[in-house]
Amino acid sequence: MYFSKSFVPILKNNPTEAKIKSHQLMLRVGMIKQSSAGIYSWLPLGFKVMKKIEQIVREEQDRIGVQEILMPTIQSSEIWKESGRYDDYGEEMLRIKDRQNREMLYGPTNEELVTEIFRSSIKSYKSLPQLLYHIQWKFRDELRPRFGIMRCREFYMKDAYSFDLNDEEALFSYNKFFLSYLRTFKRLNLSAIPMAADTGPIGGNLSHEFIILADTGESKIYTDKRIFDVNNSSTLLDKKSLADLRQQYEKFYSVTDEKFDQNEFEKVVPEEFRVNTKGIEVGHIFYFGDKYSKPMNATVDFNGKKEFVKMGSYGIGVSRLVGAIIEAKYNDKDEIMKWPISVAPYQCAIIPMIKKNDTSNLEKSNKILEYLKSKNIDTIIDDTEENISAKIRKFNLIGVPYQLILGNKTDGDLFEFKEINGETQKLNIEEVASQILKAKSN
Ligand code: 5CA
Repeated sequence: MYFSKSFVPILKNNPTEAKIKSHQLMLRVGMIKQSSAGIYSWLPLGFKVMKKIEQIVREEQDRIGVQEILMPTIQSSEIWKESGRYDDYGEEMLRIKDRQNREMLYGPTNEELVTEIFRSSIKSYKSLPQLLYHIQWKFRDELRPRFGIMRCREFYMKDAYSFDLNDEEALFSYNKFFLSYLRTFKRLNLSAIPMAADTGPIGGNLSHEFIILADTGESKIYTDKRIFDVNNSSTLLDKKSLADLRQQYEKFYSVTDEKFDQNEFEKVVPEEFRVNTKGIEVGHIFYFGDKYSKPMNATVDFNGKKEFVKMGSYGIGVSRLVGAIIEAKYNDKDEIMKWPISVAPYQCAIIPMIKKNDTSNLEKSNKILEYLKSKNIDTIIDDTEENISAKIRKFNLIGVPYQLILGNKTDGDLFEFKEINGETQKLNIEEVASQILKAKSN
């Protein structure tokens, strides 16, 4: 990709309407463009990051055996009347009438629709568990959309749903998602901690929010420092290992403010381990038993008896994660964003000095690009006529983690290569590729 042909509308200054770093940066480097309050278009840079996040989320769902489906954004009100949530959901639900005057809505979540899909096809307990997910736009008419795509009205979410015969099996499903979330956030280079949380309009009595620490977060959290050291590298998927894993986290006090109790916090967390800070909720999992299956009559046959299936739901804020990663990775001191290599909009920028009537650096850049592409390294060439330092500033601003510079000093097959906040090295192209590939595999 040539920068001169890319659609990356960079602003000269930070937009004044943005209050937090992620919102500022996303507008500044042209990742998103507001279309109306709390509704955004995703421009190429932002869209690339979001798609990479989505793919990691997808791979980690597939890995625990969840099956991908795609449900529509527009739903009929009928199923919401069955569950009783049509009235309960209130003004956050965007209600629409079609030309037949039928009441429709833009889905804020999908418990009802997926239950309807399940009950019309699955009849026997022998088909359980059923684990289904989709990645789809949601709409919630938030009273105060703010912080760009962090709290918006239209957002992109991965939501999964589990159907089991009884509580024991349902908790097994819940714990699979618990592990899968730890793995997903790790691959995104985030340290997300599970916290006991309130269930709100989704319902149920067991729920964990996955939260990353950030001063600009909207969730107040109270936790025990030692929870950050829990070893979560387990690859075992059996019931006991998964229950043990969750237990390892749950032995530490870690809650959001709705569940906070000052006395208990002081009683169970020694002073030196107490953390009282703010965070961003990037995922939320729920167990709610037969809350939907009962009113919607979703049953399976178990030895001649009809049993209401036990359900859970599991969300990840895919679009919110783009902003959350910026909040977590932006270095305030050096004022530099460095995207984790797994989701960087480009992994490497080739920055040639372009002289009038001399195409040699551009030709070299094309060859390097072909080589890096063959190694699956997502690369862009800055073919504009700006001077080198302006180009470097631009990629520093965007946060492209690796930069390869072809200036006057380029001698033979050695290039100036640096990690965004690192020292310049002189390397040949094989060494460049192997450094980037090494970072990718970590
Ligand atoms: N049905 C359940 C689980 S699938 C559910 O909807 N859960 S949720 O309400 O907690 O949302 C899941 C995730 O979506 C949240 O953890 C958050 O990361 C993201 N999210 C929720 N509301 C918004 C919003 N207004 N803007 C951006 N992301 C949001």
